[in-house]
Amino acid sequence: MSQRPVRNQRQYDFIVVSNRLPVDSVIDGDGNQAWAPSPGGLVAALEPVMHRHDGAWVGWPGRADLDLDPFDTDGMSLIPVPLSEAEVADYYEGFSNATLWPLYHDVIAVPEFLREWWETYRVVNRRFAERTAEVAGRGAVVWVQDYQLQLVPKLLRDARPDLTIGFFNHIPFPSYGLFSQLPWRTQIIEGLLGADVVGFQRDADAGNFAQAVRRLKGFATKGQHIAVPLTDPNPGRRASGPVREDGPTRTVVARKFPISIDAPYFRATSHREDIRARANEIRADLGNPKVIMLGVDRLDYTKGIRHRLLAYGELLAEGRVKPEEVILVQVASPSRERVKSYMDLRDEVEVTVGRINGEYSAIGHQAISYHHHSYPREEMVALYLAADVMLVTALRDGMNLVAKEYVASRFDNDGVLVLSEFAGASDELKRAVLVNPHDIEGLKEAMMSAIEMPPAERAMRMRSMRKRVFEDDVEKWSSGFLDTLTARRTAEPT
Ligand code: GDG
Repeated sequence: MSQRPVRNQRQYDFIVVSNRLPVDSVIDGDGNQAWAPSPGGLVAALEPVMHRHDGAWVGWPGRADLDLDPFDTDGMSLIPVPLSEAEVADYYEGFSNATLWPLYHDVIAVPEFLREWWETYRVVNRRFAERTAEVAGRGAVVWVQDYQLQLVPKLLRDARPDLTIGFFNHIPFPSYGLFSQLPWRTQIIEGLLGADVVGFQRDADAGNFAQAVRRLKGFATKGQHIAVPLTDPNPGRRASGPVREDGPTRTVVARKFPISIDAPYFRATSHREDIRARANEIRADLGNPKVIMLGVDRLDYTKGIRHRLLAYGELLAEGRVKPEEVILVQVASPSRERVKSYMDLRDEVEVTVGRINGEYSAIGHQAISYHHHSYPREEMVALYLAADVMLVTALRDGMNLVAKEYVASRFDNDGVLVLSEFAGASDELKRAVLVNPHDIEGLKEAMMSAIEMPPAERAMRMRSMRKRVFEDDVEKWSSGFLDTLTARRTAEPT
């Protein structure tokens, strides 16, 4: 690894490192290289942070075998990290999305443990760390994002002890009973402990991480603080018991920093005349039904789309909702389309949608309006405004930004949020209609109570949730994390 900044390379004091850059390289209709915003919650949350700091963003440009020079776009400096086709298959689709993703989401799908995927994960994490070390100025603050890059904090610390390193996990951190299945569990814990601050969405995630540290490395934890020996007596190995505490240690902070959204953007956009007109147009195009229910998810098995469809299908079958009165709009944005479990999910969801529509739609009245593509962000806001009921039925979700976006868009204090207890957002949005999506009867009751909720109760609940989302927006999330991180630097100068 590079031990020092590379000469003639522009240096930055603040760097975000994530698997994907905020823009994806795409080929446009004329065969030319172009850039499109890359999808998902991480980019949505970090873009406003980057615009406030004059920093750099290190990440993969979203297309294999593309070796690009650093470039600036939309006021951000982007530092591309290339991945070969084989690396995309093994590091990204394999270890990240078919090993870690299902394992960290309570094994909703069965994780696959392939040694060659792990080897590529190590190689790619090293490349990200090297590229970051090259562009980091002396004493820079580096903020590493998410489960694809868990080895980067330690690699960076070993190469550049002058850096202050933060890590934020956007997805849940599993209980020890599940995490301990991972053959490379000790290396992952060591990788994360290279950071000064390790952030999670919920208290439960931080607690699970601390437990894994105690069980695998034997390091002492006290509240949010972990005492990491400067010299690990068992490098690369599991400790046989608690490590003696008499040697020099550094403190790693592990705690929750619940992520949020750019709430002012959603307020401003939802107030716009053209967006409100568009919301009315959407209602009219759907045949002005009495109730519009909406789901917006990446097409991912963690999001509970199948459970939602099952519950809705049963309500139709039982005649408790009528297709002339109620419609479910489901936006399922394409995601990880080359991973087998995602292909299977798509087939299953689309067969179910087809069956429900076949049985219950009439000419002019669809039971489900299904969309397997992405929309511009403004269209999403219009959809939020048009929807009477928002369905977030994740089986496990780090946070779920869609829930918060819906609330932030409802300046009219109307609309009902049905929210899974297994989404991190349920810790904060307690006035949602909370559900256990595995309980199909309970989910049906929740949908009915949302459909039938009196206006005064809707307004009371929405007001309370809006207060919370506007108090704790993404600006508070990032400044909370970065303040904690810079306080570590002052506490422990290197
Ligand atoms: C991960 C964690 C955590 C979706 N479809 C379209 C679209 N989106 C946007 C939404 C929202 C984002 O994507 C999705 O964020 P979520 O939080 O719901 O889910 P993940 O992608 O799984 O995100 C999650 C998050 O990271 C942040 O830490 O909350 O738990 O899994 O912003 O609006 N945006 C546009 N068109 C679409 O069709 N423009």
